Amino acid sequence: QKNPHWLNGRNTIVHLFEWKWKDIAMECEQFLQYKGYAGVQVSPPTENIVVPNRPWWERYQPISYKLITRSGNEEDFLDMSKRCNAVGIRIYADVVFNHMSREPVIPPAIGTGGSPADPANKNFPGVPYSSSDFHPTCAINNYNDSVNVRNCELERLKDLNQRKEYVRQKVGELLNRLVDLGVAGFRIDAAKHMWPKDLEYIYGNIKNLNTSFGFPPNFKPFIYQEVIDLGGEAVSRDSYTGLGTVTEFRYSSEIGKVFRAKEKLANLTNWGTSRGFLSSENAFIFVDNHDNQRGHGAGGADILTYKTPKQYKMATAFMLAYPYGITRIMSSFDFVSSDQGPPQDQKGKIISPSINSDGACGNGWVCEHRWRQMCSMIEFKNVVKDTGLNNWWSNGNQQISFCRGRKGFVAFTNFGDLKQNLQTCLPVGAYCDIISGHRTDDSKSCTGKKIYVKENGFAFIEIGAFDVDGVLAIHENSKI
Ligand code: AAO
Repeated sequence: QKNPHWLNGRNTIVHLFEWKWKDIAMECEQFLQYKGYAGVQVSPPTENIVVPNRPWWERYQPISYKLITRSGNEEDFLDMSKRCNAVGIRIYADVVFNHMSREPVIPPAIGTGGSPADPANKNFPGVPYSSSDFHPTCAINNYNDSVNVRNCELERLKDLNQRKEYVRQKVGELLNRLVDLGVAGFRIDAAKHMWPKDLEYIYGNIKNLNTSFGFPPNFKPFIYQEVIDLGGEAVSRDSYTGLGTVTEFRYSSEIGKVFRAKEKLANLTNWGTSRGFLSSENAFIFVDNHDNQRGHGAGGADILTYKTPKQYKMATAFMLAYPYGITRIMSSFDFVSSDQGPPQDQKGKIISPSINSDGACGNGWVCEHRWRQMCSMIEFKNVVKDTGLNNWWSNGNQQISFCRGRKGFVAFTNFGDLKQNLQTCLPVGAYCDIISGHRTDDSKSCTGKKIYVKENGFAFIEIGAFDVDGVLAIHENSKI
């Protein structure tokens, strides 16, 4: 359950946060398949409570396990799954089964599929769940008490008791139905708030992946568990690594600090497990996620997002260039307030992203996954697959470079002009910098910087302190 089942030559999951299933299917076919992405994380597909003004977080308050949300219905989900898997893009469902909705501010509670519920009395007829399926009401108010964290309510969300056979059965039905619909795995929301042994039981009862979507027989679903653990609390990420991979929030927090220049890039020789992160095969990593890009969850003000594009691109490039972890890229809608939901029309329907002539998105969608620099580094990661990291260089401060085997080279400056003869480890020849531009289709010229690698592998590398991007990357497929 730690294998994301990425097809060969692909890497990285993109979180198409709040996208509709129809739009995701189009994005798989028209973009993701050509850019070397491996999969899409979709927003929770289960029916959620309708909250006035439609804040994004209404989707984390389940009303039933019917697959009806503002993203689409079960038929739309199946169509998306078929079309994305058909072009080699996996689907990972964000599943919320730690809890159900809290009592609405304005009763009655109604779901996105029209199901009624009475959360105040822990009654959810759409599943059905009744009060005996939940823990007694208490609030999570002490992260130093692992029983409080597991058996009480996160943000007053009604806390299901996964120890109960009936709850395990209903959750199992949901997960197996999603496997029938072709998912490759699951993001386990609020895993920290569930007992590992209950999760072990639930995961153990999930079917093998559905071979009619191109999975080999006997493949287990990929599991990545949301466990916020920056240290200092009773519940540790280590309690979950035996069950599947775990979100490494220390990565997100640290990489933000480093690329905000609160630490020297030269210190990045100390990264990965030597910096206290999970082992690479257990670490599900990202620069930002849907919570901490807007001040929810963990990481605070150091988290980098699309709102600081130069630093964000550098951090993403580093994450994708460095051989560590299972990587995910955030794809956001533009927001001002932290509760603001996705772009919607007067009837509360989500507005689809528009795709502009330059490939960027409109209609209020940011589409970080379409930025040239992100796509180039996805390609870089595919080209340097199975190589290690070698020939690390730094100026002892805010300028670094390193090679990936003899297949790729990347350099960063987070302060000052970088003007150095550096070892690129690549064969002699001319290469296009894939960050400032790209190689033309005829492979004869570069739209951005051109790098001349000498016989000895050295090249003159230049990144101006005020260049649009503080990173430069070349690889064997960017040779002209
Ligand atoms: C919303 C409203 C609430 C309302 C509730 C019910 O905001 O005011 O009471 O509805 O009506 C999302 C939103 C929530 C939203 C919820 C339900 O983020 O605001 O509540 O939907 O609509 C904890 C959990 C973690 C969770 C995170 C948000 O451990 O699992 O809170 N993330 C997931 C989803 C998230 C979703 C839910 C769970 C619920 O990704 O989108 O919530 O399904 C500490 C703990 C963390 C804890 C945070 C925040 O973190 O360690 O475990 O996360 O606090 O409570 C430093 C520390 C770090 C600390 C952090 C924040 O960084 O080092 O440890 O500060 O204090």
